[in-house]
Amino acid sequence: MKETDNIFATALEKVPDFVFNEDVVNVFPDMIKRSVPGYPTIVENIGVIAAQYAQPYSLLYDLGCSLGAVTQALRRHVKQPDCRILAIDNSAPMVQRCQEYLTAQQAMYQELVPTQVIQDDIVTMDWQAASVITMNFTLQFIKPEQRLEILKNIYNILDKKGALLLSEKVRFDDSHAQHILNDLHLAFKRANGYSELEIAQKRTAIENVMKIDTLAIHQQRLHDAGFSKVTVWFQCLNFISLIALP
Ligand code: GEK
Repeated sequence: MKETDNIFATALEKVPDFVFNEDVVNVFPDMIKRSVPGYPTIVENIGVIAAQYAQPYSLLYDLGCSLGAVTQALRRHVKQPDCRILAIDNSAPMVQRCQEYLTAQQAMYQELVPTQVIQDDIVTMDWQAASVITMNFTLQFIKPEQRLEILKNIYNILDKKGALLLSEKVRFDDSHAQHILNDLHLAFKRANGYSELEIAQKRTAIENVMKIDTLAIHQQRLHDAGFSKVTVWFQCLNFISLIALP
């Protein structure tokens, strides 16, 4: 059952660092839709874009899959023969619920791309050759000093005709842009029913675990990892989605 996110609705004496635990899993679909502007559009179109880059007989990774929203879009859109998907997340409750959702999807659709959900850490996991890799709001939860190494690993295993699809919340060096887009994001959250208390406590919970970069930093890091072309295909307020090509 999908529940409403009220995790930060009552005042906490001390706000702990945010973790992807059972409580978050229970409200996650509601939380991400009310917090990330453009999320449903991004998810659906990642499926469409991935279908353009997926190669026959290849692997697709969904890294930081959470409950498998992107995995489900990949499974429906990718039509190349003999593809398979590995959906990876390091949160045990996420992986368990993701598996349940994917089983339910299988009962509703035919000819979905076969998928395995695995609990693993993208910082330390073993990599296999792949044609599409999606990281939908996952890199931002990795320590900044570990991000380049992950992107290098991705570049090294990525098919030359494949793509990395990367979505992130970003900040802006330009103080006017930072101010206006951050304020508009807060307005988006208020419009979706979050109170000032919820917004403030969530910010405290997340500030140590989610360090966001500018678009320029992402572009430079992707180039440093080896990617030759980096294109923004979507932006809504301070949330962007990129296609990175080898
Ligand atoms: C979606 N992509 O619905 N290794 C593996 N997974 C990790 C790691 C790690 N080191 N660190 C964090 N995660 C999804 C949304 S949520 C984004 C992705 C958000 C996982 C973490 O457990 C969580 O499930 C996910 O990355 C980030 O399109 O909540 O804003």
